[in-house]
Amino acid sequence: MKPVTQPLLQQAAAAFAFGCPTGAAERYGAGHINDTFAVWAADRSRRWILQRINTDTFTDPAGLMENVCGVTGYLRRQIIARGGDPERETLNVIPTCDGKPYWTDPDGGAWRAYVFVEGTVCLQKVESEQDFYTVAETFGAFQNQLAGYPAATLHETIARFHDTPNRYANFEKALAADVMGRARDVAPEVAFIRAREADCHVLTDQLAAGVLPLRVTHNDTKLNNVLIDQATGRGICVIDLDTVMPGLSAYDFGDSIRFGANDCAEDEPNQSRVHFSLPLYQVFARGYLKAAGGSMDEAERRSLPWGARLMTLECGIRFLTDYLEGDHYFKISRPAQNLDRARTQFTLVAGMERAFDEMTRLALTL
Ligand code: ADP
Ligand code: GN1
Ligand code: MG
Repeated sequence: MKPVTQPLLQQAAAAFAFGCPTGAAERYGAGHINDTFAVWAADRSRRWILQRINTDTFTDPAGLMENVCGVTGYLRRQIIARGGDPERETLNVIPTCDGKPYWTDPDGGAWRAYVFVEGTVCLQKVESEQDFYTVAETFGAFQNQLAGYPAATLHETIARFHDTPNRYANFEKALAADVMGRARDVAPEVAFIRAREADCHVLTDQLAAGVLPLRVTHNDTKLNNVLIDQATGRGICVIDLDTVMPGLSAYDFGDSIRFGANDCAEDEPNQSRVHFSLPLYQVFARGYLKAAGGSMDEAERRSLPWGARLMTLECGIRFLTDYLEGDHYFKISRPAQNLDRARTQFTLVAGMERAFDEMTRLALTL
């Protein structure tokens, strides 16, 4: 993808029906995939989110935006029915000046705009148990709200996104190709992954056998994909809907645990500082199960701690694969950042394996 220049940003801003002239635009947020900006009204009375979709990752922006418009419209109707605030409790897509859900720039880049949800915080790290609990409730409620969504109408925006065995196969290919000559530096990480090849199949096998139900899930449930209301401390808006697709509840539960049930950054370079936190796991499990546990049978509950292990292992595999391939997928701001990210994931996996019996007990009893 080409770098975003100020003239391109201004041209993109002018393409949307904001209803007034726009002024300054600046980079915003800490996502790994899209290019996100806040664009201000010329009089600085309000701002919007303007995003260039990463079309290397999301190759069908039309299908993706059909999903986003469908899901946000569906949520909007539910929010209005329960007397909530549809401008703050879901993303709202702002159409282009000619009424389209996204704008294509002269180089083929795809841009979209959202209402900026003001008065919220977006956490990069768990700061309190209360915050993690509210994030859990918010993702659990999100899954419930989409339970009746017509899943067959959703486009698969990234094929085989949480197909862990396929992620494993791609890792072996990257390792064999070793285009950057980095394989020799990662022998312990390679051994760690290979020792867990059989684990990669646990959830996909249960899905194939019909043991676990396919649901409409978010699939990227990091802490920073929930906006928390500054005034009330409640999670109000689930964002980053690019990967809403049919999936397992274990994916959503697991990815939140991966990112949130520890007190370190995802790219912490010092592994001795990284610890999986069983107390934070318990906090999250309580909030998630309160919101979404009502419809889960024993097999699905048992799948949740597996989701934590496998989403963490899978993410580590993806970070290491990207490191081996030359950091073309996850944005980096320093060398070896993807290697640090991978190592952090593996340290967390090892911690989860030690705590697994207790994690399962909690998932069955909370
Ligand atoms: P990525 O896919 O790159 O993670 P996101 O859609 O998650 O992109 O957006 C990146 C960041 O921008 C978020 O973590 C959040 O801080 C901010 N953000 C996105 N949408 C909104 C919104 N509607 N209102 C306020 N902040 C937002
Ligand atoms: C990416 O888009 P963002 O930053 O919320 C990635 C997730 C990873 C995550 C790791 C579309 O999430 O799958 O778990 O980074 N999203 C995509 O931090 O690949
Ligand atoms: Mg995000």
